[in-house]
Amino acid sequence: MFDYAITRRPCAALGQGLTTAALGAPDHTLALRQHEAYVQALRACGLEVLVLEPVADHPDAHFVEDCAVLLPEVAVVTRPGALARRGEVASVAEVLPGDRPLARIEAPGTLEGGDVLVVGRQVLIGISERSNRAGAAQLGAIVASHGYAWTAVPLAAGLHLKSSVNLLTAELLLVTAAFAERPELAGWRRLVVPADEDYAANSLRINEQLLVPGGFPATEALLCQQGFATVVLDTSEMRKMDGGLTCLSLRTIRL
Ligand code: CIR
Repeated sequence: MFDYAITRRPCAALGQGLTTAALGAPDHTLALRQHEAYVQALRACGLEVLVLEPVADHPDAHFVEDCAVLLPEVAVVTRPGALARRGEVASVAEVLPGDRPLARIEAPGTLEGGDVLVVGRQVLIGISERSNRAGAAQLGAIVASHGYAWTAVPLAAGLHLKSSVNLLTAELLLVTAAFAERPELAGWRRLVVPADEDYAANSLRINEQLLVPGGFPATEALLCQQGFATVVLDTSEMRKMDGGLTCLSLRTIRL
């Protein structure tokens, strides 16, 4: 259960952020509208939402998830693998809940929150171009000291682990076909997103609701059929910059 989220509005220069998508330049006005709808959806799920102001010189800063990992027991400030994003971390660290200890990923470790999926008392940590083994081992040691098990999941493709793997329930993950048979995920049942809808694996469970990106009808139908209460949100402008539903917020429960 979550009761609090941290978000940040996209700045006018959002199109200067990092991306591998060839989907054209994002429209700032539309991005702001999509962000506002996202914040409202979180509020409708019962969360109090902190909305930070944009930072003009950090065009990816609205993807706040990458700057921290929040567990009830500890808040971990990350060290993004993307050099261009490292300057985002300080302003997120300042607003993390003060009700738990703070830890930090240190050099030579790199870690981005998009690579961290918490499922009950287990933490899956993607090893990606952004999060290295040293960063994963540091986070692993921190979470292990609070009683969590952790597993490294090397990625062959995709930006972050959560680009491809997300939580539906404590027993069920939503995954792309590439992750359907991964041994690291053998402890969970896996629901595979239909062909040509890989992006929709980046759906976000918030309490009783499941936020799903718009434009993926087969995934939406599958999730409805499985009994999930879906809320469809347009993320077209975020997708142009390799972002989506999970990366737009840091979610937690306050103590
Ligand atoms: C980046 O490449 O870092 C940003 N343009 C997108 C980050 C998306 N973050 C996420 O999925 N957690």
